[in-house]
Amino acid sequence: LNAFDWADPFKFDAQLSEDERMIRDSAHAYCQEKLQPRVLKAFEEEQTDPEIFREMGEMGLLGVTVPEQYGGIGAGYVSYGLVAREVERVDSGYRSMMSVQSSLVMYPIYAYGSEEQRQKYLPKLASGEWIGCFGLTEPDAGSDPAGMKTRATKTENGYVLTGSKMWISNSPIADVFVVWAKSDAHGGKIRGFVLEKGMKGLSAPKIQNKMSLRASITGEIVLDNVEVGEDALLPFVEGLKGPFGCLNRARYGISWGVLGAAEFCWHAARQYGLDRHQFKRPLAQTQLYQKKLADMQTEIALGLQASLQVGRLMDKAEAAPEMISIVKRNNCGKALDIARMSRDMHGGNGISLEFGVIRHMVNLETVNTYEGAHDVHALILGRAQTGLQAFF
Ligand code: TGC
Ligand code: FAD
Repeated sequence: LNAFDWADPFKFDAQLSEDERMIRDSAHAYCQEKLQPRVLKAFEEEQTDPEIFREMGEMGLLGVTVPEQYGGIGAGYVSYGLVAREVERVDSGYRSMMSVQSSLVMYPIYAYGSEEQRQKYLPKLASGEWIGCFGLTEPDAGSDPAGMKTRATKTENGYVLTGSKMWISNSPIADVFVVWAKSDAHGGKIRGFVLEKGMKGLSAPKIQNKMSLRASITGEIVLDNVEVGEDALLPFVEGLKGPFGCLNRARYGISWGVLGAAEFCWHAARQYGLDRHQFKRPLAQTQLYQKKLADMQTEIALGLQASLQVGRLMDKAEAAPEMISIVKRNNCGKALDIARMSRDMHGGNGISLEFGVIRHMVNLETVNTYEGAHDVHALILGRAQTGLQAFF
């Protein structure tokens, strides 16, 4: 039998292609060298550095799956997942910035946009010159986006948009806004619109005092009779399947990302337990401490295999949304458990930002909620196996 690698129990690494390993390694190097050193200050001061988008663009980390002709690198979904894992190993907020840009802004413009829209927006979003945001959630429509109030009213040359969006990642610094609204010209169906910073009536105030995801800026989007031309409409999708098509990709990426955060917390707890002595022995030499490390190792190893399988199916266009609900829900829940456990295993030091684990812990509270809360994914899975709708 082969030797056991505690950090890679199921030989995950060997299941990747040469190209996937290369993309993973270059993302890892960038994240550790450039992002890790600034995250503590960014989190502490609740500051988002827009320069990070430019850096990520240069590294090819924005729109990983978008074809090269539009500025992406045309890689597969496993590569996208590996990038998310490396970015979130540093901070969920940084991964949020990257995944909104890639899955929630570039993807809908690529999948539902006209050729003109693709050429106008995708290269600048891929390079990070432009920052994007995605407005679905509203103050009174979170888990139930079908209840949105934002409206697009037809005019002679286009539409007028009115309404407000809440909890929108990147919005205060965004140049490009993908906004979902009910359109009277389309029988009240939900349609996507691409708006630009500076349009009259469009503003995006920052939401202050977040205790989670502080390195990633979050805001509202206020639409006060914003007039847009016909060319702002995403022509090739209507209904909730538009935003959900984007969410499938972002949720899948999150399932990988949170495992990066969990791995950070696991490795930190292991090292802390080896270094710290109490009762004349390393903490790591106690049964309870080892049980917790074993639980972390097990859940992360299983989660990685599951996300890898879903990614392989996505690359073959054989994945179903419910598979993504399983990995988004379970990996987020387990990562949050692991971060809380690691915080506890660090004792008093665990509450200091210096050790990183409480930052991951509070970040993961958001990640467990956005893109479909943990319980909402349970209802999606419950409906799929019983045929019974339990949302209302
Ligand atoms: P339902 O009746 O189930 O479906 C309505 C229409 O949508 C289609 N559909 C999907 N299409 C593609 N992929 C999916 N996953 C889809 N799920 C549903 C469905 O086929 C149907 O199409 P049609 O043609 O028949 O009309 O809709 P419902 O209103 O009953 O939905 C309920 C529920 C709970 C599943 C859904 O609303 C839900 O998932 N809620 C959670 C909301 C959410 O995830 N919001 C995310 C906001 S964005 C965000 O958080 C970004 S944070 C990112 C970051 O910073 O990293
Ligand atoms: P609610 O829907 O009010 O849910 C509250 C609680 O009730 C949850 O525990 C939920 O599981 C539970 N619940 C809801 N419905 C049911 C039910 N039928 N049965 C049982 N329990 C139920 N949105 C965007 O559009 N774009 C973004 O970029 C974006 N970024 C975000 C960034 C941050 C930092 C945060 C915190 C949120 C972001 N969101 C974004 C919004 C996010 O998607 C929503 O917060 C999420 O969908 C939950 O909606 P809600 O907050 O209104 O909670």
